[in-house]
Amino acid sequence: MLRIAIQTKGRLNEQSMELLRELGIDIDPAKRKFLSKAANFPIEVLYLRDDDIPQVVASGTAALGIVGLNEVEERGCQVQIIKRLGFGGCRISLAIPKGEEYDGVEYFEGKRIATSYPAILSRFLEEHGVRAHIEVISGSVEIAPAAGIADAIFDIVSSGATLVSNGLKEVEQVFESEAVLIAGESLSAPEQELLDELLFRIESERVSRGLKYLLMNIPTECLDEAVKILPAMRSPTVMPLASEGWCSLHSVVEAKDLWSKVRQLKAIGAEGILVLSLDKIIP
Ligand code: PRT
Ligand code: ZN
Repeated sequence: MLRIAIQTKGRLNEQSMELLRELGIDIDPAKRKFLSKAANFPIEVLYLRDDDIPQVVASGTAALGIVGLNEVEERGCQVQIIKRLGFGGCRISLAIPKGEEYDGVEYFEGKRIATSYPAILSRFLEEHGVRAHIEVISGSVEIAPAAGIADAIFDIVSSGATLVSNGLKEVEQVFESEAVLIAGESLSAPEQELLDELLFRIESERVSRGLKYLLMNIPTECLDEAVKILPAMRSPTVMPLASEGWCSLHSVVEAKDLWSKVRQLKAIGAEGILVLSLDKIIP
C-alpha cells in the first residue's frame, strides 16, 4: 500500500485530486476521511495542511506527497523531488510600497521584511550580503507595510493583483515554484514499484496531452503524399475502403500543427476528416 499526502483544502487540493483521477485512481470525494483508500489501486490518500506534507514524507509516514516546491524548500526536509506537476505555479518575491524608489537589493539593508518564508528569504539575503530584520507572519503578509509592521514583504505572487491592491510593487523574484510530487529518501521495494507504475501513467498522460487523433478518407493515389504530411508514432495506419480507389488513413498529430496539417491534407484530396481527442497513449 502506497500512502500519498495531499492538501486537505486550498489551492492544490483540486488539481491533486484531478491528477489522481487522470491516473485512473478512484478516490470517492464524498467518502473523504482523514485517510481514504482508493477503490482500484493500492494507494491511500492522507489529507493534510500543505505545511505538514514535506515533514510527513521525510519521516516516512507517507511515502509520497503533492506539495508546492516552496514548502519543500522552506522546510528543508530530506525528500526526493520526483516530478514537477505543471500546476500551482507561482513565485516568491520581494515587494515594497509602490511609491518607493528601488535600485537593487541593497535597498533592504536594515529594513523590516514580513514573510511566511523566513528560510528562503534569509538564504537570499545572505547570498547578497544584505542584513535585514525578518518578521515572520503566517498569513495576510501583504497588509504588513500598510499596518506599519514591516517596510517590505516577501510573499507568494501569482497574478500580482494582491500586491497591486495593497499598494505594493514586486522588485525581486527570488524563487519559482509549482506543485511537485515528492517521495521519501528510502522507499521500500513494493512502494518503489507502485511509484514506478504511477510515473508510467503520468508519462502517458503527458505524452497524450497536446496530441490529436486524425481519421480521413483519401484517394489511394495520394497516399504517399499524405504519409509525408503525417509522420505518426511509427507510420499512419491505412485501411482500404469499400469504394474502389479510396482508403482510410489514421494518424496522430500534435495539436499545435493540426490546422496546417488539415489544410495540406485537404489540398491533396482528403475528405471526411475527423479529429478526435486522445485519452491515453501507452508508449
Ligand atoms: O491550509 P493550508 O496550510 O493547507 O494552505 P495554505 O493557505 O498555506 O496554502 P494555499 O492553499 O493558499 O496555497 C498552497 C500552495 O499553492 C502554495 O504553497 C503555493 O505553492 C501555491 N500557490 C500558487 C499559491 C498561489 N499560487 C497564490 N497566488 N499560494 C498562495 N497564493 C496567494 C498569494 O500569496 C496571494 O496572497 O494568493 C494570493 C493571490 O495571488 P495573486 O498574485 O494572484 O494576487
Ligand atoms: Zn499552509
